[in-house]
Amino acid sequence: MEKLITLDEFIIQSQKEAKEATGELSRLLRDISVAAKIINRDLSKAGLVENILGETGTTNIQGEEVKKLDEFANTILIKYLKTSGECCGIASEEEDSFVSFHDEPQCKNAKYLVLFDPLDGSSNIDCNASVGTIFSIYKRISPIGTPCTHADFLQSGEKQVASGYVIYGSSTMLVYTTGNGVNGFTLDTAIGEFCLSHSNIKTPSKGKIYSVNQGNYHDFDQNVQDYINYCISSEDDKKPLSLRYIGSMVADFHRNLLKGGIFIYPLSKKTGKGKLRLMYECNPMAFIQEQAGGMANSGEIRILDIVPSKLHQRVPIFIGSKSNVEKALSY
Ligand code: AHM
Ligand code: MG
Repeated sequence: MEKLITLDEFIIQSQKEAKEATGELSRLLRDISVAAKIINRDLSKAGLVENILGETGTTNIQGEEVKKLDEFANTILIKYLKTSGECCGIASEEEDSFVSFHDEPQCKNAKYLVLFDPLDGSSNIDCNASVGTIFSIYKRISPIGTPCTHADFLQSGEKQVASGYVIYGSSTMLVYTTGNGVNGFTLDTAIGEFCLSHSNIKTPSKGKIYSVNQGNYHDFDQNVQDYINYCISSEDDKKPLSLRYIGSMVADFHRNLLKGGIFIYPLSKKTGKGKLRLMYECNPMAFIQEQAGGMANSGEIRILDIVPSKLHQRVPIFIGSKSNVEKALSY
């Protein structure tokens, strides 16, 4: 039997190979993975424990209903990032603004900040479909030792030092990049460790899947409608693509990353905006997608080149295999 490589071992090994590494980023990634294990533990018994499913009765800054498990995952991540001392502040889809950890003595000299969507696709929880956690790590630009600022959190995706996601699915996986390829780790629940299962993930250059909430078809611009019509057309002996849509970005993204294809969440004619958040969903996924050989674009600009104006900014996104995204952009 081959020896298992745990996430911790892999992180330490990668740290040794990176000349300037100090171990801080490694410890930060480790803290996130521990928080993910706790979230996983509670999600997996969500149907059994009373008073854990359903809504909290409040809405977040974006006007969306907050689920009890959204709040739980948010609290766990903040707790672990705060106590570790490697993070000077966080921004979360579930918080109104960023949270500085400057008052915590152990965080005073931290140079990293973490942005996250604690539980993405949470409308799927009550029916036991896959959900996920998405995270994005930046170096602060304000001086170390001072409270972090709004500008620290509004850096373009190009500046990410690491990003990743955890998918709580038929098995739980953590996938991440530090800009040196993408690796995936499956949680072995018997030993409580994430173990390397998908090394150096490369997405197919072309795939047969398209993922979109097609119920919104009439709310899309004509060019997006034309692209969807292309996806389903069988003209000139072309085979229609297969529509696969869970409604949980992490799960839709993960499947397409491994199998090839495209995920789109376009602009809505009603709101003039996309739905997905640049800082918590689009940037981290775009970093991973590009590192795996794919592409991510808003329809006008590479996602990672967008200069953010707001923490909770929403953008349209076309993300996936190179050939599929190029085809979509040609419309
Ligand atoms: P959430 O972060 O509040 O869970 O919302 C984001 C989710 C994504 O996971 C998913 O891709 C999208 O919303 C689905 O939206 P829709 O129901 O409009 O298709
Ligand atoms: Mg989300």
